[in-house]
Amino acid sequence: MAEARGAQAGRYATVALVGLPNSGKSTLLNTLVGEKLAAVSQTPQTTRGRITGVVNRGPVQLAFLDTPGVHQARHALNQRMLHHVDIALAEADLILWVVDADGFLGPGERDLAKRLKEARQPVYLILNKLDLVSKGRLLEKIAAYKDLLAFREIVPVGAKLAQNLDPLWSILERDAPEGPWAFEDDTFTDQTERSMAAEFIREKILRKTREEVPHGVAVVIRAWTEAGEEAYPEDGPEGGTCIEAEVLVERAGHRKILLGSQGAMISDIRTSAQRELRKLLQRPVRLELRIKVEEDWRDRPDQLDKLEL
Ligand SMILES: Nc1nc2c(ncn2[C@@H]2O[C@H](COP(=O)(O)OP(=O)(O)OP(=O)(O)O)[C@@H](O)[C@H]2O)c(=O)[nH]1
Ligand SMILES: [Mg+2]
Repeated sequence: MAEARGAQAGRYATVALVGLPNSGKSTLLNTLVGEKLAAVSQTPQTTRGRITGVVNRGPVQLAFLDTPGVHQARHALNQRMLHHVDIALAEADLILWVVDADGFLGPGERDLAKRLKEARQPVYLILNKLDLVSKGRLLEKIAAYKDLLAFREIVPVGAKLAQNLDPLWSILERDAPEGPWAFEDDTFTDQTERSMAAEFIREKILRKTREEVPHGVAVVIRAWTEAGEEAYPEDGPEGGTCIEAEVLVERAGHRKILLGSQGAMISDIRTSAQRELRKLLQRPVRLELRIKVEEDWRDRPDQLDKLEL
């Protein structure tokens, strides 16, 4: 990695975003970075891997690590997801524990608190979804959480509407340790266009399907061609990108649900994913989706390896 601007006098922190599923970690990542990097949905366990988003603020570089929500591991896939949390916690200089301020303090939170108590790094309690709670309820929340562990700071934020982020920025800038930046000053993520494309397709599926279907879905990019390349389809959009993706499901029944009546569901997913990819890539995109049944892929290490999960 080349030495980045400000390396001498600069400060740098790896900041882990951890918490229970659905607390808004990925939304916060996207808002802090100002770019959509991570998939967001109402379905718990949306995020499966570690996603880095980099922000430079004056002399300070902050690399945020979004992680999968901490939950009970029922499949081999979930164990791998939780491994990403362990790595992020080990790598982090600062730890943001993101909590849904509208939720309740349950056993999942208590277990995570126990774990974070062991951490050598400072832990910050981020009470997210400010827009959903009254001031009184927020104070109750703070009172309920504050003795769980010795938080360095407690900051209420609204990730979705970018509320109250200034205090958070000030704290992070203040507490980032001195040291060289880890990323070039024009880098904002470690994700490739291909992996973001696969995530955004999966996000559309998560948003449109329910229960077991979304958890058993994986998206693989099978072909990606740019205008001008030999393999580019003749009827592909001018100056654009043609993407073929495979959607893996665990059961024939799930395939049926995903297809919808007369293919209406998959067609809807394809259209909205294509629109999102056009935004991401800033050029015309043609997306094709194929659904493939791969029985129990979530429990098969060979499949998980292939999917790079
Ligand atoms: N009202 C409100 N909703 C929010 C806020 N932040 C996130 N959400 C919503 O909460 C849901 C979960 O958000 P995500 O960012 O996917 O949560 P996550 O913690 O990354 O979830 P996992 O990846 O499953 O662990 C989505 O429906 C978001 O739109 C907020 O500040 N206010
Ligand atoms: Mg997430």
